[in-house]
Amino acid sequence: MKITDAKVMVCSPGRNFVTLKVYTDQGIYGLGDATLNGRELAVVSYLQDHLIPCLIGRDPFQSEDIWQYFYRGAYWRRGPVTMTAIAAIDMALWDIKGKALNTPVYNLLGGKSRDGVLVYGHANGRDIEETSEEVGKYISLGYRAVRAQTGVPGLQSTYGVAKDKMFYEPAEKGLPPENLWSTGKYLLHVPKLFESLRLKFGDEIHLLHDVHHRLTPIEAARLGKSLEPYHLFWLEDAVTAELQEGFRIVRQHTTTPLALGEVFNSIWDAHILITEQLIDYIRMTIVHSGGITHLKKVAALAELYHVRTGCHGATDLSPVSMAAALHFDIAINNFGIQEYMVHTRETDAVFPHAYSFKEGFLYPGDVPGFGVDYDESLAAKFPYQRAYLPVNRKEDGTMFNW
Ligand code: GCO
Ligand code: MG
Repeated sequence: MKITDAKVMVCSPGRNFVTLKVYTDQGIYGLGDATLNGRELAVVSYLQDHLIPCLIGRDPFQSEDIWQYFYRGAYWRRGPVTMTAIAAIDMALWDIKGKALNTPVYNLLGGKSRDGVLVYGHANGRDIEETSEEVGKYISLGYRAVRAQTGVPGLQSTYGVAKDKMFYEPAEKGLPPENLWSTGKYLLHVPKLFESLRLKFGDEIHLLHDVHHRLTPIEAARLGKSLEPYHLFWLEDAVTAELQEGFRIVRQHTTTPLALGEVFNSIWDAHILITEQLIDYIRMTIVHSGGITHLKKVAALAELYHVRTGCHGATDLSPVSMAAALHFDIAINNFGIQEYMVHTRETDAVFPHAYSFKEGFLYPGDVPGFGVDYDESLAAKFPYQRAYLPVNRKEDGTMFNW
């Protein structure tokens, strides 16, 4: 089999998505997600101008060699743009292989290791009461795990508090909006949220929380300790992720499980965290970490060190990514949990898919490949619109982490 052509398509059914379609001489095509939130067109150019010309004529079954060609063969390795572009190609190749062999991709990865994929949803509100109501809604929808975020008194807007509830979408059209941050106010408030959630909903529901890179290691240690009585499933992105060694400090002080890595793009971002057992869940995901070919190696390393997976699954990852993650999640042994934020109806219509939600679990479906398609004529009705994630400043105006 030979690759005859590849095309990059951009659409915006509520938010921007970049999709790669790879064609073969046997009439089979494969899809890959290439969406990098707020930097979409950089990946479009990387694929169109640099990778696709080298892809034409290759055998799509040689996904390992093609991966190494684009990673090892390039002088410039790693980085989110490079690894998202490589991931899109890799996904499309696995999709083609599944279709050509008439089997779901999970069968090429070792087959099903479990019946369904445990997922968590996002509950958020302006205050504890509103967040608590949202958690209740997720529980009544059948979710067994819920991430809870709340507004902080004294801060007008903060991370994780959505306007649209079920369709939480942080990227906005126009130039980046600015949020305000106070570590002091945040650290006082968050334990109150989880105390109230445990009182209301009991011990069984899994609760998660995302700090979004806002703390120093010692501040994260304090937060982790203060949350111990509420036994979180995980505390996510407590500290910016560039300094892996910083997590030694957090780890020495708290037994709250730690999750990290949605912004990582290669195993070299996580090797210290994994081999020193400084985290419990690795959040790397197929679209931003070099595809299935790379993520299966990350998961294999993590398995040796008791680290489980918890793939990023926000709305800026298209249904192609979500499907690829589900085929991966259901096959590997050290799966932990999958993030699941529902897409808008328009997005689901552009990307018809075989996966489905039932009672807290997602099921990838049994369609050959990943079981996702792309409705090109519908997509054309939603042209690209420049959008950015917000930026974040401290109360005195100092630029801070988003
Ligand atoms: C998460 C993430 C998202 C990100 C978004 C940025 O845990 O789902 O932190 O909320 O902000 O994916 O692209
Ligand atoms: Mg996150």
